[in-house]
Amino acid sequence: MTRLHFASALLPSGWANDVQVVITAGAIAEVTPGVAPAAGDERHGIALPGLTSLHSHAFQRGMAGLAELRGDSTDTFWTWREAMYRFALAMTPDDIAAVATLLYVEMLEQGFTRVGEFHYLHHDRDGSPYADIGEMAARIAQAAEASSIALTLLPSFYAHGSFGGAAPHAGQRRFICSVDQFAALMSASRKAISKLPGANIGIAPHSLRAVTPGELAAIIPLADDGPVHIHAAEQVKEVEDCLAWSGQRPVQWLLEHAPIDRRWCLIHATHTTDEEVTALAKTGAVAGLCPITEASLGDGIFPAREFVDAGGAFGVGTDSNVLVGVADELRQLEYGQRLKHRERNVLSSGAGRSTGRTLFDHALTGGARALAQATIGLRPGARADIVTLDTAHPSLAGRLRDTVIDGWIFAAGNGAIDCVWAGGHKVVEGGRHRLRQTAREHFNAAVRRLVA
Ligand code: NGQ
Ligand code: ZN
Repeated sequence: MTRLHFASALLPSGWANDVQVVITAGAIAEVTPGVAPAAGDERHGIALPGLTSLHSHAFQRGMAGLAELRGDSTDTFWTWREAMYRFALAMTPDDIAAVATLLYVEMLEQGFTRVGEFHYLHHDRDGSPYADIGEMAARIAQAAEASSIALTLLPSFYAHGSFGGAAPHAGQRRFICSVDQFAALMSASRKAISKLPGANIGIAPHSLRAVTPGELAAIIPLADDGPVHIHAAEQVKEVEDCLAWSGQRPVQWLLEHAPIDRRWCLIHATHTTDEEVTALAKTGAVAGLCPITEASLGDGIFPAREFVDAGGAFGVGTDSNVLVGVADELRQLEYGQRLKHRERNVLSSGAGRSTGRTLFDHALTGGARALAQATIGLRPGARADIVTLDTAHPSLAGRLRDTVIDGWIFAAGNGAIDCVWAGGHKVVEGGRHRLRQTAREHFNAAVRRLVA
């Protein structure tokens, strides 16, 4: 049993002072506001629930910053993708474990306590399945276990190079499965996470570019009750190709042909019309926004204001993991909206309401829905995923309640997080994960080899 005491904490009912939290077996057992610290309580200042990175491709952390060199033609998402494929083709299972472990360590240090790993680098370098088809999934699980981040594994089904069942190209060979292989991969993935505390599983049809309607229908039952994630409408070219194939836009096609509901998460949904925004919001599906990656890749800006006004749920993901942080994603999301609308505090929930708090609440509840977590936040029964902020940080000086969150997101940079508990384990202290040093060494050795 661990007993923590916080001078202030963000509870499901709002901010409370003098909060005692009792943790047993990795979960929050009791939350008691308004009590003085007892002997033996570990005392901290400001506590928040950990957030979710609902969309990650862990291996891409290894190439962060390596695709910032202009090529011969105009650089786009599609030229970045070629560079990403080249990097993916070189990685071994040991590389994946090393890169994913450091990534998850960094996520925890920056306030993410659960990750949705949209995992599609399944096979060996020549495209043939490993002796255990779940080899790479097991390496992701190994990284989650080492770091203590909670894992929602989303094995991705990938079969085609473009709309209408086009053949995949050589650079995609490590991703490709038949429906039968994917069923085997799902069983192996379930096994890989079976002993991992806090883990669950869903499925991820990669995109309408990579999956035919028949395949989509065939794989959805493999999710059982788990979440279903799909990339949609990230790039204008993707929308045009979808229109040429079906006469419909990607989000429109999904709304009409797939059983979109609260179990679903549409990643990006960047290029979405007013009608699609309204209809998508009504389904209860989560928009999986990845603001830093969407900026990095030149995707465009999601109509977040309209989507939220229509009652839509969203969460955030670190996606390409070029930069990893709760505050960074939420700030980029709001700043994109400010640049688009030429206003301030666009995503605040109303007059006098904190923008940071609004963003935080959306990311907490939307992230939980997208990764099928029924009980979240600082309440009994939830996994003990807790983040404390450094009250001595200059950007938090004199701040109380919601202005603490605003100070963290908009002003503090990366030094604001003090401690993080993941599944009841205190893994980050003084801003450093206990595995930081070894995880960096393994990551650096792997990446030095990969870029040599
Ligand atoms: C991915 N990433 O699956 O890693 C994709 C690129 C694709 C983003 N969309 C590949 N950000 O969409 O075809
Ligand atoms: Zn993605």
